Amino acid sequence: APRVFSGIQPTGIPHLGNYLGALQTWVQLQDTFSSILYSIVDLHSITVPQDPAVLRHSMLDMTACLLACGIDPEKSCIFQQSQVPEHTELGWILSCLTSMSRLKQLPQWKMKSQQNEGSVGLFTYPVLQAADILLYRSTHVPVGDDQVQHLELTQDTARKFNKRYGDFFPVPVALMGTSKKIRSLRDPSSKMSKSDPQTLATIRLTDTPEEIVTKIRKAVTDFTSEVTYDPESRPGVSNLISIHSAMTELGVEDIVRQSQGLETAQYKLLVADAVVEKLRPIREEIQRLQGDPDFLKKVLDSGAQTARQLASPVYDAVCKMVGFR
Ligand code: AQP
Repeated sequence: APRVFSGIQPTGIPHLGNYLGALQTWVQLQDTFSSILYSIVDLHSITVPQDPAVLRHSMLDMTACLLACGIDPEKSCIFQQSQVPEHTELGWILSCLTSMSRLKQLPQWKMKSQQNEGSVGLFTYPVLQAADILLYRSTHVPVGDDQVQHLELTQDTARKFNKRYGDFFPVPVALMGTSKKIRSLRDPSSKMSKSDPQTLATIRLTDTPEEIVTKIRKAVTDFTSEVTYDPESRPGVSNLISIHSAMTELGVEDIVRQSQGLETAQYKLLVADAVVEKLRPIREEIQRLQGDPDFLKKVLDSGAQTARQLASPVYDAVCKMVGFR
């Protein structure tokens, strides 16, 4: 039966990139699929150092954000990854099917291990990701461009398991979102990221209208004042146009046509307005939910219970196939 799985790390309040690249799609999938799991992947988050108190708090914040964006716990199972021990257990089994050389090729390892001293966890986290997906025998995985190679690893791992132990895991397919990668407002050559230390680089779902206006007004563009769309040579302005288009559902060409004669400085105010309006109800709902941590904990508890019920028979079957039972 079709089943969707995806995850997001509790590394802070999600930003516009997370929203447009992932969360918006997650919400839409609820109309099409009847079995969906969305995991807040705390095991993944500690592949780079996290402050325990902040991490604890981020779990509830992320839960509030998912609900406020429109993830409905009646339709989707929202749960904390570490509450289901089978993720790690299956991860071990799959790691024994994965070669070092395969993991070394993955771009995120190459990138993140330069920024931090690369831990073993950071190196093997794509295997844990494969376990996250396969543990529920998921068939569909919504991913952003940056995750395509990791999903390919999951597909290869599923095939490898099936070949060695017998046909068991569906080979999951990627559901690619339609929206572009959103770039940092300070450095359009890199993506917008939760853990970017520059506060002006990232628009978070909880930013106030004033913060949004300031960040977009100060967004790095270039020395041309016209509004044109050319992601290669004008990544800064083009990023703003992509954001504007996603916020208003106007096409890129319509936006460029309507903005003829505007200077980028004036255009930025239009973009800021569109972002403020789109995020306003989400921000208000996050604030309301943050005031009710007991409710958020209940959502997570019940999600974990559902996830465990689904995971347990799959992991049992795997143990039998591998020869542990
Ligand atoms: N800039 C982006 N544009 C479009 N999509 C994005 N995603 C992340 N950044 C952008 C998508 O968001 C989902 C969840 O991401 P994650 O929390 O698993 O971690 P990440 O991809 O590493 O995102 P961040 O924000 O950069 O987090 P940190 O700073 O903690 O590493 C994914 O589907 C991703 O494609």
